[in-house]
Amino acid sequence: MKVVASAAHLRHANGTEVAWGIPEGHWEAPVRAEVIDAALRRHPDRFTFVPPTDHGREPLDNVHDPGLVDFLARAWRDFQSIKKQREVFPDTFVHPSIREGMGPAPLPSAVHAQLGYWCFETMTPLVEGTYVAARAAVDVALTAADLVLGGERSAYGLCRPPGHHAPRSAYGGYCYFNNAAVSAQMIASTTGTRVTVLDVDYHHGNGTQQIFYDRDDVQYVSLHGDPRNAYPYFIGHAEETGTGRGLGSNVNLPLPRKTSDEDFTATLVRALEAVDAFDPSVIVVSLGVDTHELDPLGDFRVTTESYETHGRLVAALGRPLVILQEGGYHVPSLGDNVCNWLTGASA
Ligand code: SP5
Ligand code: ZN
Repeated sequence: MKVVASAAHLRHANGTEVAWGIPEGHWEAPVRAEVIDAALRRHPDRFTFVPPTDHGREPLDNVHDPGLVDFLARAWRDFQSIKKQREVFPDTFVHPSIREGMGPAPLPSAVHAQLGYWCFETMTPLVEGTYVAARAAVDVALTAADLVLGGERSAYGLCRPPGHHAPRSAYGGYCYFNNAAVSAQMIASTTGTRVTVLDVDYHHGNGTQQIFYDRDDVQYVSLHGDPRNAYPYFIGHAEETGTGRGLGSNVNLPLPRKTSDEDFTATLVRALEAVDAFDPSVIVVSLGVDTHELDPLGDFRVTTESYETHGRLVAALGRPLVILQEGGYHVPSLGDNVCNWLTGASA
């Protein structure tokens, strides 16, 4: 399998996230991509590394509000003229209730005020190199998609930062640009065929769901921790099935705490039935391994061994796979978990 990876992820040298009001070391750390890279390089018989190619801004603007892209391109630098700070966070968010009955808020002009317009939570800092790294992650995803459109059965994009929490007009959840959505949109628009995004990260991919919610040509299918207790809390319920033409092409399969290997695999089989019925030409997999039993952010009990089964089951649909990295935070098992999934998908 071809693996697309870029050292540019190191530019996203984030150090801090604010969870429950407390600054702590960031879980979505550079070491994550380094251990995945190292694990795959141990199997040169299975994996061939290729660099990403520059795809420019257009594919990004086809999915995201150009205002978000412009903001992320300059926000960190602009903020430095207010206060020199290595990491930049919002303090005030555009919560819909503060203007209830008054229409949407206008965009403020000051960068410190704009932060809470474009960002939806406190765990996703901007550092000097965040934009460069996030753009490179999009290029990694698009290059993996190019490989599959060029005839590869599957390709893996080692995206960092991840993407599935970013909706059209906001960033958050460690995500700045939605790598999977940009990739799926590019495939759908260049081929004129149906595409599925299958999201197996522990967290619901709220961004991807939002971007394609009214679309009948891009299906979103997700297994995730039930939003009644799991981040992102306000979206990801089974009742959310799409809107308008998109009705029926959004499939959420929320799962309880302590979900076992057996229950996860059985639910994956159900998800794959929905994918097969949609009949996509390509499946974009949002591959998060924060479902692992030792993951510090998840509460499922999926084992390292079972990821190979997951990969095999998804590949057994016989459709081309663009596999893109999302979450997974247990560094000691992360490399093996991803390697096993990809190995299963190659079998
Ligand atoms: C791509 C991805 O996997 N993003 C995950 C974002 C989830 N952020 C974690 C939220 C959970 C906060 N829990 C508070 C823990 C306090 N130590
Ligand atoms: Zn996750």
